[in-house]
Amino acid sequence: MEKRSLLENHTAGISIIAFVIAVAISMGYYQFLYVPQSNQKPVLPPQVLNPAQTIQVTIVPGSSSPSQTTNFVPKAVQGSLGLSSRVVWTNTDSVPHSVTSDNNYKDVISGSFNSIDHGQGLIPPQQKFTFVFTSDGVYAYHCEPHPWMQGKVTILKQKF
Ligand SMILES: [Cu+2]
Repeated sequence: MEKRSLLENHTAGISIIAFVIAVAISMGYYQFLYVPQSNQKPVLPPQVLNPAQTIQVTIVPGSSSPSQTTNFVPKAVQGSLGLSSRVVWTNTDSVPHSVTSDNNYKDVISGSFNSIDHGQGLIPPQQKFTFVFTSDGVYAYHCEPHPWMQGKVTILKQKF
């Protein structure tokens, strides 16, 4: 009887050790291989990361009024990737606004195309929001508190 339980204990002990080793290996894999690889950002040309030119968009006074037709001015802008793919929105209105992607677009480098996700909440009066687009495309956006405020950024493809 005693002998048998000793054998059972022994088997249980080996199972526990095997389990601990398996957990350690999978944690090591996750921490040192999986996470660093999935966090790796693509290598992009320097001009894509830091384009020479900036496109300016103004959020004009009175933008929070649904009856006012002008809010993001100009409403649609176009830039070239790696040349003029940085956009700066300046809020010249007296109330806060946002620049929020219509489809939750996330840029691989610049992150969420939503001014709310970049630390300051809504863009306060007289403040700016800057976003660098690192891939070509059409990016529709709106203002979160005033969804009738709508704009569009088109970034054209460039060869490098
Ligand atoms: Cu607004």
